[in-house]
Amino acid sequence: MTSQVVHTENNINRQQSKIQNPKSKIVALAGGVGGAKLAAGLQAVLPEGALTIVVNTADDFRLWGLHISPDIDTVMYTLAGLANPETGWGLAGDTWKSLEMLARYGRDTWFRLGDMDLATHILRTQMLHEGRSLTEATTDLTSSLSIPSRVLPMSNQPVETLVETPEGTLDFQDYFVRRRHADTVTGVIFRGADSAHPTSEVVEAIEQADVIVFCPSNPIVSIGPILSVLGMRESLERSGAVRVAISPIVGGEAIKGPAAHMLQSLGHEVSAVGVAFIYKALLDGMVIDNLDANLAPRIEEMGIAVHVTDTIMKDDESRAALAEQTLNFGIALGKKAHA
Ligand code: FO1
Repeated sequence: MTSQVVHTENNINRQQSKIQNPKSKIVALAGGVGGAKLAAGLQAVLPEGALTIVVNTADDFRLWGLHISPDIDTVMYTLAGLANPETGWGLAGDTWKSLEMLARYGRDTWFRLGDMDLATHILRTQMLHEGRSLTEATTDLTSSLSIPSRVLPMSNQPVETLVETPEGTLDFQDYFVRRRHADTVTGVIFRGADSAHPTSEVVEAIEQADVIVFCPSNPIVSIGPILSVLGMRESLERSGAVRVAISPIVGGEAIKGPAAHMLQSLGHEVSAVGVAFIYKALLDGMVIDNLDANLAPRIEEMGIAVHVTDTIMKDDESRAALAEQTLNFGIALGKKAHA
């Protein structure tokens, strides 16, 4: 792969595009750090305005009276070239003075909000208090950061992931951050999903898409909540777009986070085949890692085309390379369907 990374003033990476049809409209479904990395790769190889990212908001919660949207912020900071490269979440170069002061007041600071990151939560909360929707607040923030893609929350209505464990039912951030996703997961609930709807912006983006990419995010708690919103599956099924997923499981392990442990405890096969089985009816194609090439026939048996490549995103070049491979695979599948 010989893509050349171009560093612009605001640190957003753009590449010499080798996408077979650069006019394509692309929608990516994403949540968390893996999703954000692929979204950045897609943004780097697509023309401005071609990419819409539909983001999981079921991790959202309130802290210190503020509305925190961790996955929106992870995607937003990554696309703006501002993300902390060590954690994948939060802002590069952030400091922790506010948190230290909260600790001095004797408060529990298990969820680490940086000083600069706080500005995002303060603004979002203020905009929501003024009656603006989460979509409007997100567009305000992403425009201010000059992000050349559209970032859309999956819904303007609240959906909340609850994790069932032998210790009881836990709020998502309690399970994920405070308890370091160490508990065995026996079930997952998306509270509010049956009365939440995808926004009109999300439905329209899906309708107009040529390729829909399921990012290599956790299929249960990142992509799962997006699919659980009332009418989202139907919208994806109705779309004439080619739908392609990238497996977040490589060689039987999750690239990051608790996906492998979660798949296992919920009775799924911990492999790209297990992930394909979860999405099955929604997929035309799946991108799997070279390490898992031997799994291709089992996925193809489900009626899903397979593309095998290197899926580990260790730097900007490999994010862009995976994005390019995925898009060209999807575009080729679309051409075949229309031939
Ligand atoms: N993840 C952590 O593991 N520890 C944290 O203290 C933490 C703080 C945090 C603050 C803002 C933000 O936007 C995200 C943050 N995350 C933190 C990440 C996060 O909550 C999870 O990665 C996602 O919810 C799962 O996708």
